[in-house]
Amino acid sequence: MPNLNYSLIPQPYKDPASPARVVQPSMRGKMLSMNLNTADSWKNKKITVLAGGVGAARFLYGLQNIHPPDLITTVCNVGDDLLWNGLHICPDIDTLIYTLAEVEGDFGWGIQNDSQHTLDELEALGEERWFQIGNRDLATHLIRNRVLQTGGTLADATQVIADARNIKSRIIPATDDPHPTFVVTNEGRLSFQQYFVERRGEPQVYKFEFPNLENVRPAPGVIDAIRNTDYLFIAPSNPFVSIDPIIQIPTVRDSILESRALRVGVSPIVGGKAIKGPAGTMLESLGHEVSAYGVARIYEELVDLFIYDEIDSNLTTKMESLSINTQYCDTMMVNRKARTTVASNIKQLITSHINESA
Ligand code: FO1
Repeated sequence: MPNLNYSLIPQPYKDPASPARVVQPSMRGKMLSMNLNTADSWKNKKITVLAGGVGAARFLYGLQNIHPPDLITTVCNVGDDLLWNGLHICPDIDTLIYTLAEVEGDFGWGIQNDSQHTLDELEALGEERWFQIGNRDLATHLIRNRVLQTGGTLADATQVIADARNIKSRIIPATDDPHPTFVVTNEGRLSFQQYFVERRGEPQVYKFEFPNLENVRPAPGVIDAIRNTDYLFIAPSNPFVSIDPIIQIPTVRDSILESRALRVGVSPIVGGKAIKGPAGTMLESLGHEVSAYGVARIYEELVDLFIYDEIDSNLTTKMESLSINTQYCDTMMVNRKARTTVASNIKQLITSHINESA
């Protein structure tokens, strides 16, 4: 398994829970300074999205259909990156790019109609095949590796791959530095992909570790994209292994708290279950309520508005006990058309929120 983790990171382990967190006073009410006309509240506005993989990609796809892509920047998690046979794989970045390019695989990751000849051959040569890299997908990793090996950064490589797929919005990795997420479980300390793919998310989760955190810097453009935007979304992604690895990067949390944007969180939990992935079991293992309310509580300090699915309208009373505005609508992105509908629903809720704050 030596190819499949970040064992090369030289830095010593550091408990991510130990550094004191500086919590800035909330900047609620700052929306009053925005243009409150309904149409103008979106025209020419900049949008930044903090994103994980599949849920974020679908959300972004819809957003791009209702807002000019050149005004949208996505800051993407890299905590689940891995080295696979020497190639740097970025599952969340690739999922965003493939989804926007409409070539994503049936499960939301990888490329549709891919083949597995390389995996077959590797297996015949005695290698493991639990992490499945398809042959078409491999082309992306070869390009990324070439850029990295010729002196480019991860952000450079991302730009090259996104341009090649004609992606019009900007996608930047949260950091160019190695920033792996480890999962401490009843089976020991596992890299994210060992936990999620090899062990199918079955081990009981005790905590997450970001062992290289003190050496991680935001990629160029990340802080500016968070501070100087009109709308800052936390996409419907896993709060622990997609969003937290971004927020924990030094200076990122403060830049969110100080941002001039209206900050909007979208729930990845609908009807008490994660739409995709292990967010539900993680919430439970870590003692949070497995509901949109449980997620809203986690984001309470970071967002002004939290949006959840209409199926959870029974949570309204609890939601109203929070210090943030919460609203519900249909957030189910069941097909490509629905992604656009969901983006429109969310846009409408935000516009109402702005008008009500006036
Ligand atoms: N997920 C799986 O469940 N099994 C796989 O074999 C697998 C391979 C894979 C290859 C490339 C890629 O970009 C993503 C891949 N994923 C796979 C998805 C990935 O592990 C997770 O969905 C994300 O890391 C979580 O956001």
